[in-house]
Amino acid sequence: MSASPPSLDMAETVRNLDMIDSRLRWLSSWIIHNANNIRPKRDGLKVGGHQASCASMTTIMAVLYFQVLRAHDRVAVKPHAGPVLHAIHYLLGNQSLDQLKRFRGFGGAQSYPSRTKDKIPVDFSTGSVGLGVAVTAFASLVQDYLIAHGELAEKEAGRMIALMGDAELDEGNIYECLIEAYKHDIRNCWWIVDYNRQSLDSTTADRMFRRFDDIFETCGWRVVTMKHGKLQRAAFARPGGKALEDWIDRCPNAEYAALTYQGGAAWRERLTADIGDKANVLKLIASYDDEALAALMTNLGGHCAETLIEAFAQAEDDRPTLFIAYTIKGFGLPLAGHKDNHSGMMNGRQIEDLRASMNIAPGEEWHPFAGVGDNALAGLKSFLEQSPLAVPSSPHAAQRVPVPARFSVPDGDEQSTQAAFGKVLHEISKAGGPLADRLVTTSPDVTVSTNLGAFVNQRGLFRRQELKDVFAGAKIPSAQKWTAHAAGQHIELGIAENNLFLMLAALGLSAPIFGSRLFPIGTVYDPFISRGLDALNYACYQDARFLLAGTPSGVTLGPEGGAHQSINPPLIAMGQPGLTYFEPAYADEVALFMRWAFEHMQAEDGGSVYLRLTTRAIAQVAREDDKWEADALAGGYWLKAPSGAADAAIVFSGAIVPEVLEAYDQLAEDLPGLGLLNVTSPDLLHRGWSAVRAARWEGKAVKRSHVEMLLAALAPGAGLVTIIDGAPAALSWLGSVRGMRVSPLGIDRFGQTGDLPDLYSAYRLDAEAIVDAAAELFLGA
Ligand SMILES: Cc1ncc(C[n+]2csc(CCOP(=O)(O)OP(=O)(O)O)c2C)c(N)n1
Ligand SMILES: [Mg+2]
Repeated sequence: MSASPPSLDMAETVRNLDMIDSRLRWLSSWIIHNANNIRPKRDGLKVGGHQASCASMTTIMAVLYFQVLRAHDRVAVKPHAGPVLHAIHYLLGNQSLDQLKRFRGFGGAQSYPSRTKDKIPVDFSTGSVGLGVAVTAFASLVQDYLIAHGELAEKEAGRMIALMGDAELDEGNIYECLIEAYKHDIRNCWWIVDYNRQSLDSTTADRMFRRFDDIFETCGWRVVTMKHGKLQRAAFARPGGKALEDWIDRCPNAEYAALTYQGGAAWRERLTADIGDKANVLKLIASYDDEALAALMTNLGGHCAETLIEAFAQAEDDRPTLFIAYTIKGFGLPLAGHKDNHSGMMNGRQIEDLRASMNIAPGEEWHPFAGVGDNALAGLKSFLEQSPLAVPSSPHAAQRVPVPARFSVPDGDEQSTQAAFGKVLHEISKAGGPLADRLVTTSPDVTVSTNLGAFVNQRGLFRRQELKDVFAGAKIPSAQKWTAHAAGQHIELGIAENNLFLMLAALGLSAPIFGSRLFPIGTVYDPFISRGLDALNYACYQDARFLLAGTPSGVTLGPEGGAHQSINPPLIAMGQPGLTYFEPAYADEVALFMRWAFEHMQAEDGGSVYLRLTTRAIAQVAREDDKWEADALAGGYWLKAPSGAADAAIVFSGAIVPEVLEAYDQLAEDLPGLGLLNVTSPDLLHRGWSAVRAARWEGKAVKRSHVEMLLAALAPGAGLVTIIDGAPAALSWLGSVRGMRVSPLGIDRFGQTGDLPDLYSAYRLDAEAIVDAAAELFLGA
């Protein structure tokens, strides 16, 4: 579908696109110039922005947004081309002048497109290079999932498009994603490379020429290269043109960039020296004046609207396609081609020259259509109005999915939190209903070992094309039934934890992007969360909603040894905005937190949830009532309440509870009123505490935070022994809440293999360590 009215011929379309292209080039430059040189500065810091990176892709974005995009397409924009996206929406009337003037300022247009903070439609946030590219492949998988599950009509399928810098092709996450995408046979995904062959530091390696084609084609992608613009192709067809074409093809990236920067006379000198020995070549070169020669030599495919239109038209089917659009970084600006242009900026004189060259009158810099002649203006405006983007399409708001008031607690006197997690999920699945139908589990090759097996057996693996379970077919006994079909609800991933988080990001954006809510649940070995950390942060940054189970965790994973035992995830999780961390001790806590997670994942001001779990089965607690639940959901509850303004408490998180209870029994006699505090979420306690303090500073009337209320049960000078199978800093801060002394126990060096008695003794997680720490703290031993 084309945005232009049928009456427009190619020449007229290209004329309009060229006008938009130069409008975008100017506005993106000016937005950055204003932020750096005109807007008053208070802190002396450089504001920044990337004029050259924008200019590199204004033609690509003009063609894509005003000629190619359809209503259901979604785009991840190269982070440092953010100003171009803002300029596009400014032309369309969706972006305000105020936002543009405040680019990179507080409350203004963000430096890199942000789903949550920008006021224009942003489909995917970008910023950490590579991730915004790969997420589109996972989004196309989510789209297929929704189509297969009857949530989206095939005719509503859009293309998931990434506009990417060529240096993003260096990011490993691209290749992990390519492999996974191939396995899942993704469709409707386009990656458009702004192939300016410059990164931040330098020009990119010539040796990579053609390698990208090979890699992508191997993974089933169509590769469309737009190397030369129309001017160049016309020149190649003239006598001497073949020699010119060969010369361009052989020219190293760095030299091409340097000549671009130097301009027409330098091109002439160099071409004459290299290929001017042939009379027809000399004549060809001589037929261009310096300015025309520079224009010819920089007329690469990515700067030629007609070439781009033709190239995009080659990919009308749903096959994933890589477009390699050759470009010049800083095209049309005096920065063009300079190797230091990534953060380079035009100075006052240069921007003035650019303004004058674009026929923009002084004072008209912000005018959306400045420099467009009166004759062209009406045509351009009607061209813009035809764009499907002129009416921003937002999918219908996803419906709230009811969550049962309680999840039943798995039976068993002795249970592990990991097994309980698997059982609760299985129970939800067996019960059926809207929540169960919207669950999607995913795991990087640890489905079975993280207890998702029962759920997968029941709900099946997701595949667009049915895949029989060969083992079941051959009647080979196995606990796992791995039939894959279109109705399946588990997306199996290879071992690439980064992909897990990108998958969760895409699934977790299903409601805002596709208008259909999913409840993604990802499982990963707790230590390997670090493997996908930036993608986890990326998912949270754009407010994707998911439930993450990190399991097993800690040195409690004894025989697996130090490489599998996790130490720092509690601190990672406490420091991660958008992710609420719970570390349950008992199975009933698991059921409680999972229920809360499904509410939180769909709340307006909600977020994602991380459960840190373990395979250690422990004796379950007998509850007298359910009063503990509200406190547990707020981050902690007294498992044994202190009495008589006690001046001692043991504070713990997670499956370390048997050692804690043993120590409690030993200490209770000497420490009357000793309390036992189960911190179910160090994260919530800390957040609540600092939020209340911040509110006090702002003079707002506030209640005490949950942790202040809990600790108020102790005498003011009380001492705390804190213990967690993880970094002790996750709990040691509790002493600051009311000025209490703390003796923190936990893991602060690498673990090793061993059974629990040996490991807990060596790492001071046993009852003896707790008693020793208490004696030192309370009894002055
Ligand atoms: C993960 C990550 N590492 C580093 C950066 C800093 N950085 C921003 S852009 C860039 C180079 C981009 O080059 P390219 O993708 O070719 O874009 P161009 O500006 O040339 O269009 C770098 C290293 C970043 N944003 N993200
Ligand atoms: Mg580049």
